[in-house]
Amino acid sequence: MQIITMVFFLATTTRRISSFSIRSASTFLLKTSTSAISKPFFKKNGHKYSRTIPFPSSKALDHSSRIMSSINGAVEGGENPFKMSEDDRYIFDLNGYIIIRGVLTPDEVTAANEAISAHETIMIERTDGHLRNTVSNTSFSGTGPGRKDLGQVFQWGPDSITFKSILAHPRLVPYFHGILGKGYRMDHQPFVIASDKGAEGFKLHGGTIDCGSGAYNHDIAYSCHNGQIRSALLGCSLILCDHDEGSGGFCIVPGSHKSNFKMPAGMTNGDRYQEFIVQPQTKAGDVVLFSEGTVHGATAWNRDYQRRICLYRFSPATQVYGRSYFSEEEGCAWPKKMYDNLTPAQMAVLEAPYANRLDRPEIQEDGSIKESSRNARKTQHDRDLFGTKYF
Ligand SMILES: O=C(O)CCC(=O)C(=O)O
Repeated sequence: MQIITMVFFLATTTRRISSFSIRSASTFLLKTSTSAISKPFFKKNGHKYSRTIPFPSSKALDHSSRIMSSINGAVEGGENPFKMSEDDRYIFDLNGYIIIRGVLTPDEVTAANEAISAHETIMIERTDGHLRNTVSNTSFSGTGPGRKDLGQVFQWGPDSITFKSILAHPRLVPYFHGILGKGYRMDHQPFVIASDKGAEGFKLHGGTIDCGSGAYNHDIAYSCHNGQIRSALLGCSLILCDHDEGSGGFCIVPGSHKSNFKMPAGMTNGDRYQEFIVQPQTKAGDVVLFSEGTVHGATAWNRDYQRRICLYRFSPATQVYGRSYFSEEEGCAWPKKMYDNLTPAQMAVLEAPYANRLDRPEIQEDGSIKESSRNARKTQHDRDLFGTKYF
């Protein structure tokens, strides 16, 4: 069973690569040690987790990640396929966003859409004026319907598995590490955005320099120092339907993460300087990673099919914006159901904000988890001093 799961994983990771047959993948996997998956589940903090399915070896992924990166428009040149390539780093730093093509397979896209359809009766349309995301009669406001939001996507049991795969997806981990650093964490609860024909988009918002006020936004800021990119808050948009030219949907002002000035009047509504606002063309299964420090929003949706994306936000280990993690009802954690069916790597991404050196689990190149281990004497000192394991 585990072998079959791994073959499926490898086959889906390499779906666009005709030369890499599933047969050779299974031969490779049969030869691979399965010690890391000898027990399918384990328990921690009262929750049951599925054991990690280790990433294929770097050798096996090398071929696929090179081809995937060239599909993305950037050629993978690095030695290590788990590291964000220099080309991708350049593109992200230049524009403030990057598109990773074909992260989910068509079957996974179907599974995600079926899960959404099964819960669509509890979507909440933003009809109330206070919940509207655009100013009426502007370029982004559409013809009337509000945007529909669907929350709790990690609380649907088996229907959540595809959504949870994004947390530590082998195609995305190099980008998360490159943009957020090791020990990156999920900051907001993910939710689905659904827009019917004519639904309003979202006026431009965000920006390292806030596009509306011109103030410095340290809690979502983009920075790059000494060759190291950091985005305090990273948007991760899982695309679940095709967005073609002029369809509407997510839009962004490339380069605005490094802008120094407030946006000119009328631009946040999309009424002026439209030539600087880009609506990326994406296919179902792609992922758009964008710094919240890059000014972005959404144009009104104008296709006959429903627009669907799932929006996640991630942060570096020590950075925090949202506060649902600290929910008192849940005993200072995410809602309990979110922990179902998680691999250790996915679980690590749900950790609280704290520094890596305080025994934070970090995702390794093979998909396993390693905790940096704090000196036992120092831990004992903290206990003596504060009566708690950590300061
Ligand atoms: O609809 C989109 O893709 C953008 C949504 C967005 O930026 C938001 O909800 O903050």
